[in-house]
Amino acid sequence: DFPPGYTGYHTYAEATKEIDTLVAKYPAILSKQVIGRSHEGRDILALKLSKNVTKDENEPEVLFTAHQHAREHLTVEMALYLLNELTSKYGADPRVTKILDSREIWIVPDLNPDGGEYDIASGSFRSWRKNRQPNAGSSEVGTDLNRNWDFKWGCCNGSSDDPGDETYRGPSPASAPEVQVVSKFVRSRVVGGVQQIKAAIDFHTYSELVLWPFGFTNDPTGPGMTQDEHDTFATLGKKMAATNGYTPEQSSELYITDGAIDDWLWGDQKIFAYTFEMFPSSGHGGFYPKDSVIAKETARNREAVLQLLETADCVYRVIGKEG
Ligand code: 0X9
Ligand code: CA
Ligand code: ZN
Repeated sequence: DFPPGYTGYHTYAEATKEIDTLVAKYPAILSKQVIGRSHEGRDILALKLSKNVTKDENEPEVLFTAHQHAREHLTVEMALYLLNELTSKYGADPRVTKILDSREIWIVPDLNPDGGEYDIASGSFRSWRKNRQPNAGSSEVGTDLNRNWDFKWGCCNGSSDDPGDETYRGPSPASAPEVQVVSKFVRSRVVGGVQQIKAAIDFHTYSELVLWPFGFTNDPTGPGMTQDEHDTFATLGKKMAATNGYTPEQSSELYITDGAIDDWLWGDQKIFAYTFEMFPSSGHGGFYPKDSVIAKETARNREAVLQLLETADCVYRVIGKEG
C-alpha cells in the first residue's frame, strides 16, 4: 500500500472501485471497457466519455493515457481527476457540456498496473519505472513501456538494449503486452480508413513540461513532420503551457528518446500527441510528492485539457489553417 503521507493516492484496486462507482452514477455519459490485460493479468481499462456514450457517433476523439512509468503515481490521479470533472460538471459547466456533446473522450488511466502495484507493494516506494515482464536470459525484470512503441524503435540511441537498464526497450517493438493492448485499441479507432482520435496527452512526472514529437531526432521537421505540422504542435503546445506554467518544447530537447508513445501516435497514426511531465519542476520529492498536492496539481491541467478537447475538431486552426 501507499506509505503514510501518500494514502490519498489510489492503489489499482481503489482506482478500479472509484471508476466503477462513476460508471454506475453516470451511465449515460461514461462507459468502461477492458481493452486487454497486463503481463500479470490486470485489466487495462479504457473509459469513454461522451453524450450518447453507447453509440459510436461521428465525433472527434481525444485520448488521455497515464502511468506508463510505475513510480509516476500522480498521473493516475490526473486521469481520475478528469473522469470526475468531466462527469460531475456535465450539464452544469457549459464548456464541459459542449465538449461532451461534441467529442468522444478516451481515458486509459493505468497503462502499467503491474509496475505501479510493485512500486508500492512493500509499503515503501521502490522507485520502479518499467513493467514487470521477465526478460529471457536475464535476471533483470521489466521493459520501459515508453521505449517499446513500434515507431523508430531502437533507432537512435534513445533507449537501451540492456534488460538491466531503466530505459530497456524490450526485445522487439511492442513486445510488452501493455503496449500491444493500447496500440491495438488506438488502431481500432480507425473507422472507414480514418483515425478518429485527433489529439492525445500522455501524462508523466516530473519536470513540468509540455512536450511534442519527435523525440527520436533533434530536427523540428523532416520525414513525417511538415513545417505546418510542427507549427501546429508548437503553437498548441505553447498555448497549453501558458495555462499551466509548464515549459513547452520538442521532446528531443529534453533528451533523445526512441519508441516513445507520442512518436508512435504521431508518426504511425497522425494523432497530435503531447507528453505532459507534471509536478514538480524539481524538489518536492521528485516522483513522490505528498498526496496534499494532488488536488492542485491535477486541476492545474484542467484548462490545457479543455483547450485540447475544444481544438480537436481541427487542430490546424491554431495556425489559422482549417482542415
Ligand atoms: O523518459 C521518458 O520517457 C519521459 N520522462 S520520465 O521522467 N517521465 O520518464 C520523457 C519522454 C520524452 N520524450 C518523448 N515524450 N518522446
Ligand atoms: Ca457522443
Ligand atoms: Zn514517465
